Amino acid sequence: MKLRLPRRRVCLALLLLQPLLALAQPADDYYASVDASSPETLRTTLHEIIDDHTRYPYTSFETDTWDILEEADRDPDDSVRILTLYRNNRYVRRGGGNENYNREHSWPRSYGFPDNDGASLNYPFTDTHALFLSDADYNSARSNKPYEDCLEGCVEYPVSAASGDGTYAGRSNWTDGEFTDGRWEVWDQRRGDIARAMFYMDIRYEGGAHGVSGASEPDLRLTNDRSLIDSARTGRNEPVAWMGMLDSLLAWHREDPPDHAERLRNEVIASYQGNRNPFVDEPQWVECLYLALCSFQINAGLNDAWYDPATAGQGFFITVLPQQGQLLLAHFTFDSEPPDPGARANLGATEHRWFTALGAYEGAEARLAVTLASGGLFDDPTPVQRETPYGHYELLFRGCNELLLRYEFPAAGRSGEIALQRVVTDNVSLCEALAGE
Ligand SMILES: [Ca+2]
Ligand SMILES: [Ca+2]
Repeated sequence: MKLRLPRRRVCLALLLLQPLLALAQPADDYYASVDASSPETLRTTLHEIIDDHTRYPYTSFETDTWDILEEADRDPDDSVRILTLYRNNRYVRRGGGNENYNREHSWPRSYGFPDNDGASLNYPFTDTHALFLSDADYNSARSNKPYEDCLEGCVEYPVSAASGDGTYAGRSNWTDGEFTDGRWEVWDQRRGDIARAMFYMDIRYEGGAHGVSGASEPDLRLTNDRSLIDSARTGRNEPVAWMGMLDSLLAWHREDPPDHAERLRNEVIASYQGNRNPFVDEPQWVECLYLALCSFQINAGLNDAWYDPATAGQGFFITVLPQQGQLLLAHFTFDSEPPDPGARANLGATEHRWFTALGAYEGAEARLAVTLASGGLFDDPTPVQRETPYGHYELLFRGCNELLLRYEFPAAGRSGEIALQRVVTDNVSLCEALAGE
């Protein structure tokens, strides 16, 4: 791994930062029956909880999806306005069909459930967990393109000037292609919302019939295979249908975790439909369902030196603090640019760099705030200089000797992931004993 870092004098001083992660709490006993010990049990038990919701009509003189969405998608700063999904525009609530905004099926209706005639009781078509208010032109441009990162040669659909700068990547939506062969990349602050709506649709719709109305429901599934997505685009309601792209959705879920506005949206929809989006409440279940990372518990048996064998000579020291629920990490690496001629190192070589990081952990995951340590000396009583946060690490343990570390250093323009293992394996058995407790 190469890092572009500021040239600074560094030392081993460990700086403690407040954890940035506030772990979501389940809503009362709503999830009491969940069994998250495997992807299969989690899927089954979650489906049972969110199944058989109350359906509201798509359009009606009674309460309909317009009414629910205009409450769910209200502008947090101005309750008489709504915020649109892709463009992030504010509009005064108009409801019921207007020239500015309409309703976006984030899981396109053409993938499994296009027919919403009155007799069909089409539950996914009217499910407001996956419906969002959208500018009509952006909705039309998105069409039924699968969600996927759009890296080159794509057309920009910026967010409104008040809230974005329209530059790649992140602050704009991007698209290319058409229909199933196309892609639509959601801008950075809503991409996680969309990912979690897709995960919800997969788990909510498992085929069979609605437990109260008896209406038949499709089994909706997520995939990275466009031919599967296209296979159910028949113009009819299908028993099995597909959407994607799963890998981008998993990345977007990590990049844009649930925030206050998304949690409020979940509450509003739950107050009508009677079911919740579990992935807004408990984001860590996504890793269990789609990556089979379910039951591993971070424990003090992980305390050790870790490294990537491909870049031996640099690495990580991990210290788990079980009583604090915190994980402390020191990352020893090198500057990618040669140091100034004549630069003096306080410890080691001038190109050595130490990052330190601290944060909360839960289950198999930890999210750490990173700082570049500098300014302290072992033989000098002067207090170390504190640094502004430098970025984040996400640690995902897949066992007692397998760790995926994702790093993001915005100031240096660097992000990526590294697969790590221990330098020596003596403590693996201790970890396995503690993980089994
Ligand atoms: Ca978001
Ligand atoms: Ca499904």
